[in-house]
Amino acid sequence: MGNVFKGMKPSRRSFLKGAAAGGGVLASASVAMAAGDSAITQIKPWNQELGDGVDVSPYGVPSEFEKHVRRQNVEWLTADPVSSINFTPLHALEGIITPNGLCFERHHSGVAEIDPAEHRLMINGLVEKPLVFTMDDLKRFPRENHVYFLECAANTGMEWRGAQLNGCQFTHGMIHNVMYTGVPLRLILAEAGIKTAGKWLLVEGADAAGMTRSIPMEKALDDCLVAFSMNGEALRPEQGYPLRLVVPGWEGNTWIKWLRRIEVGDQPWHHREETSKYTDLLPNGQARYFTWEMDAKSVITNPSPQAPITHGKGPTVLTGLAWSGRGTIPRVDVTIDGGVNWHKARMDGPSLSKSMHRFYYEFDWDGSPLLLQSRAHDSTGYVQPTKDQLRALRGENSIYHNNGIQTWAINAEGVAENVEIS
Ligand SMILES: Nc1nc2c(c(=O)[nH]1)N[C@H]1C(S)=C(S)[C@@H](COP(=O)(O)O)O[C@H]1N2
Ligand SMILES: [Mo]
Repeated sequence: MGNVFKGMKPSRRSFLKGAAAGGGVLASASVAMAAGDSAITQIKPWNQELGDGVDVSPYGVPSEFEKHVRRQNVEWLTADPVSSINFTPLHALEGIITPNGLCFERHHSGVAEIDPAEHRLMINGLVEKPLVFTMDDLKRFPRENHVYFLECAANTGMEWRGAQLNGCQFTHGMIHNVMYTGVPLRLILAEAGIKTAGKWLLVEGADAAGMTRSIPMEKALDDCLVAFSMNGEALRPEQGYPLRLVVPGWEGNTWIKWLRRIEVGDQPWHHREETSKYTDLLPNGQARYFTWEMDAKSVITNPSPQAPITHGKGPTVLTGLAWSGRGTIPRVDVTIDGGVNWHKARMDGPSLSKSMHRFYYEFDWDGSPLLLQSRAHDSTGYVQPTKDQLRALRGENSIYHNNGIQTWAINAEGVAENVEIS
């Protein structure tokens, strides 16, 4: 029966035989059967009554039994929800795509509610022809579909000095992974015609923050998108409706939402206060600027503090997510004993560049305490560091770019806790 977890499906007959033998996999299922599980023997309301017809919910929502799966704020983190952040419930998700309603939000001045008919994208500065596009104009350009993660540079930022927050939603949930539909930025820039001196873009949002960022021309011409859709439907207001910049692999703050203006210049807008906020302070007091690419990182999403082991010992599915701003994730290593033994995790689902990857490690839990860790390898050969390795490099004054290895301690009851081991 143990082979059930190595890809061989037992027949129903061998399943029952294995269960009856007692020591087998999924023994608890056989116990329930023997005792006459009321979920099987009783008639339920939904067996007897007609359900809602079509159209009761023209835009569908999840089952009411899934209400606990939601974005969450950490109230003490920021002074005001208008300039704040909430977190993606990574522990409650499967696969690699983040559902639109669960994508974490980060706003500096709240959500701009924009009428798309009134929205314009302007291109000015060092261009041959300054242009203003309506949404309809933009939809006449050839478009592309790509799955990319967006990670806030501050993700895991509270963990620099030690284990803080109890749940991967809070330690790692400033990330989402979405399929975008949009126009390659290079096509729009070509339409305006970049002057030879044009080396940088200032991109600006239409929210009250009027948030701006500098993007080097090389990146703009490479893989940036001006996106109007996420996971098949229009962007959500929280994610920049009707238009956002997609900057694959780069820290979230460059992905300007409610995108309204692109100014071509000959140098970065270094002096702007918003830009200087996103720097990494080093032990010597110097700062790292323009650390845009997100380093390879991974986290075990189950089991984890919000998703303890509740089924007792026996077959256990460990799963998690890994990503890199520089390519794909061909390999993730997993340990359940705090690094004494490492195992190659099983990668499953699409392996796309600058996208989340899903990994699994199935094991038989003997009921003793565990120390779970995962370690991502990206397609450039980079290996995710330990938190101590990161601290040796960057000190503890940083907030941004903490991609250190996360540890969850599991006790004999299956309860998980955020810890650090060295
Ligand atoms: N116009 C505008 N764009 C913005 C922001 C903002 O406040 N205003 N926040 C940035 C930051 S810091 C991040 S991490 C991402 C968050 O994107 P999300 O809300 O889709 O998760 O948007 C970026 N783009
Ligand atoms: Mo961010």
